[in-house]
Amino acid sequence: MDFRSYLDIKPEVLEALKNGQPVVALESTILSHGMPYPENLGFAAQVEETVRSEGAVPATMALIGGKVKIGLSKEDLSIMCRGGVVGKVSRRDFASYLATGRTGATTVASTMMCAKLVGIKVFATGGIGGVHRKGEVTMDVSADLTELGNTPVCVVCAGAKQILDIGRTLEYLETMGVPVIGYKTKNFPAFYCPNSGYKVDYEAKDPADVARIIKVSSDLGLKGGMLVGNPVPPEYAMDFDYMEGIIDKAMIDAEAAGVRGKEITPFLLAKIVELTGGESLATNIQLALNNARVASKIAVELAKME
Ligand code: PSU
Ligand code: MN
Repeated sequence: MDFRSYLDIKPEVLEALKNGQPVVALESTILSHGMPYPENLGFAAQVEETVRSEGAVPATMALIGGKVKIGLSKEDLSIMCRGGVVGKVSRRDFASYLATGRTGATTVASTMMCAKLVGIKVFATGGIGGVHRKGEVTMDVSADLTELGNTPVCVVCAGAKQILDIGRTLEYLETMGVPVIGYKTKNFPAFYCPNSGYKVDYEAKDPADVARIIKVSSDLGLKGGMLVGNPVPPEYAMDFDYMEGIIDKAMIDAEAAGVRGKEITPFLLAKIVELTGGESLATNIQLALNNARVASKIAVELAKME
């Protein structure tokens, strides 16, 4: 069967793809497993609105009813935000969710897969998964990293959270051949905080700078993706040392609760919101909106070049 028979593309997105208009991919795990209800529903509408206001078309991804949904309706977004039966789909889960018709939210890895299926080259998220702390023992390395090494999509993020081993995450990306670009910065951001203490390989001065790199990579047919680190706006940034304390606590709780595998990231995200009294959620929302803004500007520049 042709792969296209598995796709359910929203008319607005299909039209934009046909006409070479800028489209930005968005993930749904950030909604279903990254933020509480109903704040996630407000965010889902806001992030799509942000993309539109920059002149691009949003395509939020999900697996629903045996179809790869490219662009979600209001009802679909509501299903993803209410959670409950919504699973978390990474690359390894992709085919079984489609085969069984289960409802699944897409992570960075699987959203990249969806984007590639329809030729979307720019994707905005909050933070990527990475090498977990003690990952050298547990081997907990997010499939987001291998996907970045294999799938030609540019992922705009606010870096990686301190729940991860950021140094090893960057080493792994280097091994996988993934360019790590700082958006108007030389520092790799740490999600809630603008600076992780690690440097990026290359600083992009503006959206066109990033678009040119995507174009060259695409013209050459290079197989991997790239990562753009876009720091949280200073007015929403949180203190690095304060967050370090919060994360230590959250990780002790995770260990005590025996949380493992794919449940760890959602558990820690929820715990951090609780321990910061909701402050981290406001920051999370703002940095993700900021990433959608920058990703849209990049997509607009890329569309002009193509
Ligand atoms: N990091 C965040 N927020 C998120 C995620 C990561 O700050 O919502 C989600 C993304 O969907 C990412 C996934 O792709 O968690 C990574 O999960 P894992 O660590 O299980 O690979
Ligand atoms: Mn993992």
